[in-house]
Amino acid sequence: MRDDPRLPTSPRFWRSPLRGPWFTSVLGLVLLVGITVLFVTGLVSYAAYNPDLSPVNDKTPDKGILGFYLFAWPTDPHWLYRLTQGVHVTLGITLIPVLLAKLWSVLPRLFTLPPARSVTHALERISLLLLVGGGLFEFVTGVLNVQLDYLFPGSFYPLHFYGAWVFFTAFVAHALLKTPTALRTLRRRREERLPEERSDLVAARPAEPTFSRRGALGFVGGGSLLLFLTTVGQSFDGLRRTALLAPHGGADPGAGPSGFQINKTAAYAGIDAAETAEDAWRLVVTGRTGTVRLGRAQLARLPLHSSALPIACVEGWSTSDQWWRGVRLRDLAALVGYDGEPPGVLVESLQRHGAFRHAALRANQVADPRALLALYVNGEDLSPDHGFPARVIVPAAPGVLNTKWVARLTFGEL
Ligand SMILES: Nc1nc2c(c(=O)[nH]1)N[C@H]1C(S)=C(S)[C@@H](COP(=O)(O)O)O[C@H]1N2
Ligand SMILES: [Mo]
Repeated sequence: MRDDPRLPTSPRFWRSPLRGPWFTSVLGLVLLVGITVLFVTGLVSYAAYNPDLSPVNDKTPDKGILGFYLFAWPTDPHWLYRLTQGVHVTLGITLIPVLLAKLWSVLPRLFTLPPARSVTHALERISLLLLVGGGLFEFVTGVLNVQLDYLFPGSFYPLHFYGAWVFFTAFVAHALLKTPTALRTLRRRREERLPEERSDLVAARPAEPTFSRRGALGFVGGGSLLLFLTTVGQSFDGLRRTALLAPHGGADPGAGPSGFQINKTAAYAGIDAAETAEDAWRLVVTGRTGTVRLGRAQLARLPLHSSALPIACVEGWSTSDQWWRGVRLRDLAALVGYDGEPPGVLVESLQRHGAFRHAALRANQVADPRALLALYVNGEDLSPDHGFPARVIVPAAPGVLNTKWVARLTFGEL
């Protein structure tokens, strides 16, 4: 059965003349760099949520020691999350053709018999299962979350986070084993122009080539380029229309001062115009010295400040800097007894359901003079969809921490 060329377990079944160590090595080295960047930007994205600050931010409460690296997310530079998450999502999408081509290039090995020649061989194949399974899982969950958000209600973060650790562990083992070979393959080819090393990747009974290996690589690169060009616009205002693969649907923000991307609309969040009306809405601020209630007109009479800050969503899209105007979070903290260094704050929305109706901010985020409870954007009242009567906006933070339709701020130990 091993040698029956009609079965994939036979080396003679695989006939593409494109397979070979050079093709696999080039793709492997691209992934070595790319996946490392994805892993780092992914861990950083999780840290940006301040998960160790409060259970309301923590999307993977059972992370245990996997959260060892968490750190206090800074507020500088103000476009930090815009960059890290834009890179994470755009690069992840761009690498899909490379990942698929790499898997295709080593596909015959999936079928080799006997399944294990030795204990080491068995271990190696199990690690490959984690590598391939983990890799596909990460790319699929990532794309699904961006494209069809809330397909996994609430569970995307733990799935993608734990999956990343499984995948990356197998990836590191694989990279340690294979990178030297890959580099050697490329060096041999460049310096000595030797024919390819003998390798089980090369077809034993190759079919007539219709395509060179270089051509195949160009084809993969072209696919990546196409995905890149139809995604990257999600991070740049002028290019947004080119972002054919970025998340769509939802409300059309239209033109004018509020004409920038909307994540969840007021209607979606169940915000009723009656509860945001001037005579109905009160901001409730609680702290060391008690509670104060402020209507929107009272807030507007407090010292107002402007900050130019973007919205940068976990889905990878972001806006350019918008001009927000409102009351500094640290001034609100001062109203309830924190005159010096302000503490963190729990922000709660009028919204009654959904994971994003509340968020906790760190002391450094509250203290930053650019962090506002915004009442206006780009010179006008906030639109209902951007969070009227008031929303939080914090430099460098993921969009999810910029709570809309704020009802309550509770300063203190979280
Ligand atoms: N109350 C509430 N605030 C929220 C959200 C939400 O669903 N509910 N979504 C958050 C997310 S995920 C993002 S990216 C930003 C988007 O803000 P925008 O719609 O004004 O662009 O709002 C954040 N604030
Ligand atoms: Mo978001």
